[in-house]
Amino acid sequence: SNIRTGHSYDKYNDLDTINAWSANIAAQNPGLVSRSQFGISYEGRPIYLLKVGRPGVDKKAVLIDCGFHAREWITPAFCQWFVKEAVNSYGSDAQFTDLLNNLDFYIIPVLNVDGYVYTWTNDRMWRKTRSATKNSKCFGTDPNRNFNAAWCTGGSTSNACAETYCGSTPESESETKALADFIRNNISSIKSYLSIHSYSQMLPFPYSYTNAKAKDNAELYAVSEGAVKQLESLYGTIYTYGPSASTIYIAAGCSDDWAYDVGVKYSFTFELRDTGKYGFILPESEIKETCEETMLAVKYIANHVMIN
Ligand code: ING
Ligand code: ZN
Repeated sequence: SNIRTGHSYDKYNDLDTINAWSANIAAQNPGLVSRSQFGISYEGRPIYLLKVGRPGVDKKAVLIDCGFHAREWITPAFCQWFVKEAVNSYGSDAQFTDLLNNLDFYIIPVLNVDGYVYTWTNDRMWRKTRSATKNSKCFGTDPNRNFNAAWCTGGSTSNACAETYCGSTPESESETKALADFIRNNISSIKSYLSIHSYSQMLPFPYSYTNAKAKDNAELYAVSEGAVKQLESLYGTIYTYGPSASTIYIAAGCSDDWAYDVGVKYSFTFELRDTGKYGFILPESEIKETCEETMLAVKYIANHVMIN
């Protein structure tokens, strides 16, 4: 491409490079991609949203967020890859064209922008946001424990120094509040919410906060199974799937549970490569394969949303 910033789809890009990329890809693809500012972080950075799809009336939407946890660098790489594939496939790939004609994809390339910058400048292993906490010298809230779904119960803590700190209140973080507001404001169109994390190679779905099964458990299980079969077909990468509480661990305040409970039926969390050899520090040489296999799972889910 003709981007001047040193952007590359098979490298990890810093936030400035990702922001320049998103402005550019929207400018180059009017009628298919548009960019808006969807929120503002604790430290005052813009959080951008890309809307990808052909204009239409009463379209269903799929919301995908990346960069929820700062150190999970493969996830912003995936969101960039998804948008690239969309613009390259429209009009040439029948399946993706169909998806883009019938669905809107809302893509948040980096939600936790402050944390992401901090992993580039100070601490590669930072997970949380970067907000200050009253009466504590520790910074940051776990954004994936900060939603109003059995908030601050199991698998999270009110200890501000912990990695799974739930925050002072649900949606205490401007980043999580922006996401929750967006879902509330678009609840009639958003049928699917895909929150992209790493690592573990898993595709869990609600619930995390309880061992009780979601009312749509059977359908969500079937969709995750189909998506994982697609993903595994490309390079043989093995994924596990099932309800979060039994697949991963009990965790309250997660965004996928909250989205499900407010009515977003097809709510899934992806845990991308690997299973721990490199963990969060996945080599750049694995970006391409990881993104390509993940695309198959995401397109499978999107197709299910489109036809249901
Ligand atoms: N793991 C997720 C976390 O937030 C998770 C696991 C996913 C828990 C979905 C609950 C629901 O802890 C990572 N890697 O962030
Ligand atoms: Zn995560």
